[in-house]
Amino acid sequence: MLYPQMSESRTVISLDGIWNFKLDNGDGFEEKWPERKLSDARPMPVPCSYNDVAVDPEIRDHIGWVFYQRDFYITNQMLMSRLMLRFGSVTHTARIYLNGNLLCEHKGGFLPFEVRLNGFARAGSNLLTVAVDNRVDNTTLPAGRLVTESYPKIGEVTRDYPNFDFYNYAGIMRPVQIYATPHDYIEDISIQTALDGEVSYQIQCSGEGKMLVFVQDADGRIVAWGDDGRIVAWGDDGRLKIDSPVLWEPSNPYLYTLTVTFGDDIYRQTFGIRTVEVRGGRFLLNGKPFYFKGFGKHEDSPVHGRGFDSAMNVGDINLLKWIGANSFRTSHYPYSEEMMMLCDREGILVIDEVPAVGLHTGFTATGMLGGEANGTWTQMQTAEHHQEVISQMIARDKNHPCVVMWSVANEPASEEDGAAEYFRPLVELARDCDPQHRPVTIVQYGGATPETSKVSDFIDVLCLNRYFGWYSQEGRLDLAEVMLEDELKRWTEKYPEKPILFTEYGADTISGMHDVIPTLFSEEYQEALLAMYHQVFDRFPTVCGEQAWNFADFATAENIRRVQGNKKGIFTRGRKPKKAAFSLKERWESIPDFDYKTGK
Ligand code: BDP
Repeated sequence: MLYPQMSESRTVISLDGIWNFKLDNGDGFEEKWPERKLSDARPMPVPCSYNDVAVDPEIRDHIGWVFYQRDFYITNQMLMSRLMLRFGSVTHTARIYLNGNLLCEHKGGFLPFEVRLNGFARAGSNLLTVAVDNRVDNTTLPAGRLVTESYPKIGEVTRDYPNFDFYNYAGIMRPVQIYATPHDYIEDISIQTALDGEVSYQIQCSGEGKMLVFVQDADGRIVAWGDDGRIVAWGDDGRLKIDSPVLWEPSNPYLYTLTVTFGDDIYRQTFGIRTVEVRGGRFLLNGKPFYFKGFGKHEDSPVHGRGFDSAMNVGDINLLKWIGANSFRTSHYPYSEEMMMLCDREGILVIDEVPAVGLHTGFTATGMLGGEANGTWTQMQTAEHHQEVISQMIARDKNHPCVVMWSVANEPASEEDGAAEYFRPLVELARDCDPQHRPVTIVQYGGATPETSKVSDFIDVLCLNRYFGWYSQEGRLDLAEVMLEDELKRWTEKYPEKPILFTEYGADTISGMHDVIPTLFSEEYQEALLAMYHQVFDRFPTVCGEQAWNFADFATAENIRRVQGNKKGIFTRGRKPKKAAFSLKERWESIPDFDYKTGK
């Protein structure tokens, strides 16, 4: 799926700004709210989560539908083009209405979708209404539990328990755009590269036209030609060769641009020349053993919630560079396309994760769940939607050089009966969807050990989230160390050929809380715990990286394990460093991107 872009043939118009907003009173659809101006609406920024800007508990904790609305003008000339309306993401379910007519419904809160406006939009003023539902249950990703309970005096109360440890922010979270293309247009482009400069491309088009393809280097010089003006219908495949290619690497994220002209349409797709491969217990970038340094992150900030915020994104990338990190995981959902483009340009490697979190009926990290052990794969009704989000994420992100691995889930019940049957087809699907054949992983929690995990045989990298010294052996780093080392020994004995990446480890830490003896929640304990993990990682050659949990403190649902959110950040929610930030910086600045453990 192509990102909307201006070119000689394409126009993009932003619909971001202040929209009208109203909570559904339960009758919004029956009363046909999308047909007229919302009454008693309040202002709401787009893109943004609605929860925190409203300063109103009724809105922050609302369960169910809300309505957004705005009008916009269209000219007669615009109607002559192919006109599309595109949402970067709406969390979690959206119904889109134009002038009262339902245009489309979309499920899944973290991926883009678009709908054609021709035939629905009219010259002059148009009324756009977006209804948004934030409910999560055992059919959604992420998964949750909708529960109705009865209370004395109050009666029935419905609560929606997220089965995941981040606040269930909702709304129109990413940019909204209208874009226009010619009627015969370029629909999709896929690019694969090799280290000798060979570039393969597949172009999908609608209609018929003259096809011209060439590549420019970062200075705009044409360095290779592909198709040269033949008439083609519906698309074309080809190969071209760039002499003396400059490779894409973290220290030099060099980008080329493939320009495609098809009839009157022009689209420019950036790409990097790099390869990714797992071999002999190592993760290879451009054929060299790579060491991941970084974090699991969240799209999370005060006021915006999970809403797109380019200042926050650029600031976070700069903090990653300050601390010596070279990578992050998009825990626990695909991040904005704008963030992916930024990582391409800044040389940050990304593990791209679908929103498959909460696939564990016994999960208790929110302190409120419980449930049936061994019941996950009979209770969850997510398999079909899981396929959709995998194929949509890969379709969206396949050309990004920054993306080096796909994560198909975070902490599912991979030790329970049925896990292999559930995941094997999904891992295969991810492999089939990706023209670049990146490695595929499933991030596993502590309950899935080398002995119990039912999915480790068919994933490429063992990604482990471990909390020895926090959720177990709390306060006893000596015990935590032996447990961690022992488990790592068992993993490496069973899977000597699979690299191991630590995708989570950490401790809740209240910024400003200090102690001479490192006690739980103090900045000293966080620092000591990370240092202990690092010593153990360094004893194992197949540990190919460390991504601490979390980059910054973040909002969660209310529960007794969380004090105004999860405090495992190395930075506070406002991005101020805790003590551990400085020792991480010292360590990571001394670890090279390549060949850390090969002694070269
Ligand atoms: C893991 C989850 C992550 C949580 C973290 C924690 O993957 O989402 O925030 O633990 O408990 O279970 O801090």
